[in-house]
Amino acid sequence: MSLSRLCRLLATAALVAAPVAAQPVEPAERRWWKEDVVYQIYPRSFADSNGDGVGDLNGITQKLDYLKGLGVDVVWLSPHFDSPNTDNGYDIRDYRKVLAQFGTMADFDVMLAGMRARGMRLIIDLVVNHSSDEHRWFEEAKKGPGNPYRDYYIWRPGKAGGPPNNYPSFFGGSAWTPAGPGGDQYLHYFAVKQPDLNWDNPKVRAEVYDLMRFWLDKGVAGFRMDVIPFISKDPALPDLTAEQLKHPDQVYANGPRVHDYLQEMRREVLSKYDTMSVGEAVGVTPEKGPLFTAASRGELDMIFRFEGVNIDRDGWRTKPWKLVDLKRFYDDLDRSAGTDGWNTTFIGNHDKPRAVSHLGDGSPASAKALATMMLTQRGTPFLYQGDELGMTNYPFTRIEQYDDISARNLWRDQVVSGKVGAGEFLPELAKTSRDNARTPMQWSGAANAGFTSGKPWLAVNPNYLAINVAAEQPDRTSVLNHYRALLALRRATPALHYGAYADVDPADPQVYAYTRTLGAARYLTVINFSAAPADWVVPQGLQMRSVVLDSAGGNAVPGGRVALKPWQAVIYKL
Ligand code: TEU
Repeated sequence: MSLSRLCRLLATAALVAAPVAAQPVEPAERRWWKEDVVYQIYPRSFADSNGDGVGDLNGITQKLDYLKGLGVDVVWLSPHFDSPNTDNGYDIRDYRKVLAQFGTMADFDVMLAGMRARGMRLIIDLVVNHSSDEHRWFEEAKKGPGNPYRDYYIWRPGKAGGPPNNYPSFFGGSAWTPAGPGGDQYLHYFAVKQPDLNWDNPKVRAEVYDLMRFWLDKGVAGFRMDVIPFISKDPALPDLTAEQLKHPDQVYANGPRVHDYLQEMRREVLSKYDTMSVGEAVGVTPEKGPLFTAASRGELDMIFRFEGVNIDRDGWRTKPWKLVDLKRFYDDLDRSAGTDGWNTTFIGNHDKPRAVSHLGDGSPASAKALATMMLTQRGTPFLYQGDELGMTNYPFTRIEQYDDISARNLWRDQVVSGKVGAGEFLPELAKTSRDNARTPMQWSGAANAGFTSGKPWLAVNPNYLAINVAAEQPDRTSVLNHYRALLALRRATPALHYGAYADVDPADPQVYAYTRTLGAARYLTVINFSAAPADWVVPQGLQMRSVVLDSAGGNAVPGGRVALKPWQAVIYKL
């Protein structure tokens, strides 16, 4: 038999044996940040070392062995810079200074050295679409036209006693506020105290590149970039149309020079260091994602796309969602990365309610199911603090219980204004509020969940007696130990990093099942996305060899069907 005929026969046999195999694709080029797992720390809520009720850097340093034990490779630290904390540090007053509540630069250096000594890397939050209005640049700029810092920000005269255009702010009201002599108004996509920087001014870009070098030279390994697609503005600042007003973020993310600036940032800064960069791609439509992440374009390494975590969201309200839509999102995400780009996978962050409460049903079993999904997708996982414990939403009932500027402004705009009744608003806010993710980390069953010896800045979730690190550590069946097992498996399994992704049953409304294939190594993840048992028919051609990880136990290598307990997740080797 000729060699080519043999090859054809083998190929046909492979097709018959595996009709649902992924198309053979070249695996992506190897990079450390494609193989690592990132853990996000919200420092205010992680660990308080000095009893003032606010988490701090020394608190993080004390917990590094915990992170190492979990299997974390990279820490993403939410803002640790000097700030008046209108938006919990996403309003920076001094980019080169540590927030006094969090500690000193010496504390930062000790924390970073501790991470590096354990083989972990640190990325920090780059918040440069806007600064605080208390930043020295803005203090100068608002003195009036002619000030050397005036053009660090975006100023326009008002129109007919109103704002220069109809841009809304994410935190309610107009995105324009007058300041200083002359009556001109400055642009702020977020709070009044978060003026947008003018990236068209080369001095601003030089300042940003300089502060990036400052932290990279200290040994930081990269950045998570806050609302980075918003940095370029259309200089004409035209009014949004009625259609655009439904999605202002898509206009804000589509400025004429955003890609020029990101390419410049790569040339000037990132390319000179061994970094990872991940952009918070608010407003970036699916088709535009690859423009930010295709390696050949020299912009960012990865972006966060939000359709997954927002699948049940309509502003501050919830809406029903379907598993098939979540599958479609992951499918689209995977396709858009191709071989030249790379994805992130995440189920929560400091802006979202707790994953287990809105994508799961609050149970530990559903926390494990979501973890299994996040950690077996093709993309770098970003795990949010406390999710590894199955931490849940807080039982909010009153507006006074919230700290977040977004919640307080929504209350003003929706309820105080008379648009919506408190009885309709509060139950929805309790499900969607960002404060759900910001309650203190639950370390133990001690007072305040072991987070602080003082009064915590935001209330501890009353379920801390059951859900905490100390209780879960010795429990082999805990959410924490499931995460630990998943991180170890991922680390040891190249197919889970680079293997091609294929959904093997996209239409099933209850079970999410997909393969990851790298050469001869093939894995199948099967997840029951519901609180009812599932009986899943294994598609033709998938031959399970062994169970690699089982969130609920008791699942032997099946024949033609898999019986799944509520929220059970199983990873098989094929
Ligand atoms: O978030 C950007 C953003 O638009 C959303 O996450 C938004 O805050 C949320 O959906 C509103 O409900 C980033 C930061 O992650 C966030 O914490 C900051 O408040 C915001 O930018 C401004 O810096």
